[in-house]
Amino acid sequence: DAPAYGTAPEGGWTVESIAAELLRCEDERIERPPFTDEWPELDLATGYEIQDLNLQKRLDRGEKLIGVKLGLTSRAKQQRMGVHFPFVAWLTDAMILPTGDPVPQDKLIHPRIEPEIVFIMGDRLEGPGVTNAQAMAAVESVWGGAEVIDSRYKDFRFTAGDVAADNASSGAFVTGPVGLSPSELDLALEGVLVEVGGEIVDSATGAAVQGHPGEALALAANDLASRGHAIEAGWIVLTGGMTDAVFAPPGSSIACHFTNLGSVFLNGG
Ligand code: 0L1
Ligand code: MG
Repeated sequence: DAPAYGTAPEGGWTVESIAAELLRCEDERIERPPFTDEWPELDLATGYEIQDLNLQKRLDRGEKLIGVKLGLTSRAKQQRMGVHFPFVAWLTDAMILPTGDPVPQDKLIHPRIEPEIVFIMGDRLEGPGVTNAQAMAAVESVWGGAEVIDSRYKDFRFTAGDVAADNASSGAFVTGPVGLSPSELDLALEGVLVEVGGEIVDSATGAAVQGHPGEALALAANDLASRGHAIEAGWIVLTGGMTDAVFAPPGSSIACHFTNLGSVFLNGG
């Protein structure tokens, strides 16, 4: 029998019990209904508390914090998920997918893939008040990438509080073959074609991400400042899905072709 999702403890859900349930669902590949079905008070701030508690648990079990990801920075993603503002979540080394490896089906529930512009930070970036120009000045290199998102919620159905708690549907991510200095390309114009099984199914440019991915980076720094954090030198920043995500079941083959940042190939194993 498949393991079952947990029910609310006596007295109702709490930050601690939701955090534990989400990490268990992730580790045991269990999908569940969103907590806000039962506990509508789970708002964005509470979701972030849960996210931070689970970051500490990830660190306690030996994972290393390597950066942040933004979620829902493009209209395509916001419309699909029904959450109409961006948010920030944590990346650990356990989420790195080495180039050429298949989608880790044995670790994920219902993986989907989305193309992203990825930054490696040269300098520390601390909000509040960070602008696009200041954010881009702190970037060492720009990469194409693909995020393999997964959600612990059945059918990816969630509200902002649910998805913030769930580390913004983190799963795994892979970076492409080409790293450029930010001065070498216009990120708003950088295009991506998403290919599934040999057919182009979607496309976007970097402008889809908050008008310019540097805006997303500034947003992350400013948002994290209100949570008591900065973006550290050396960190990786995923700026958010440029297009809607595509399903990646076993047997699938997906490629994200960037204009200047090369192609990222992924297969469903
Ligand atoms: O499940 C989701 O789509 C929420 C995470 C969004 C990830 C992104 O926009 O990059
Ligand atoms: Mg993403």
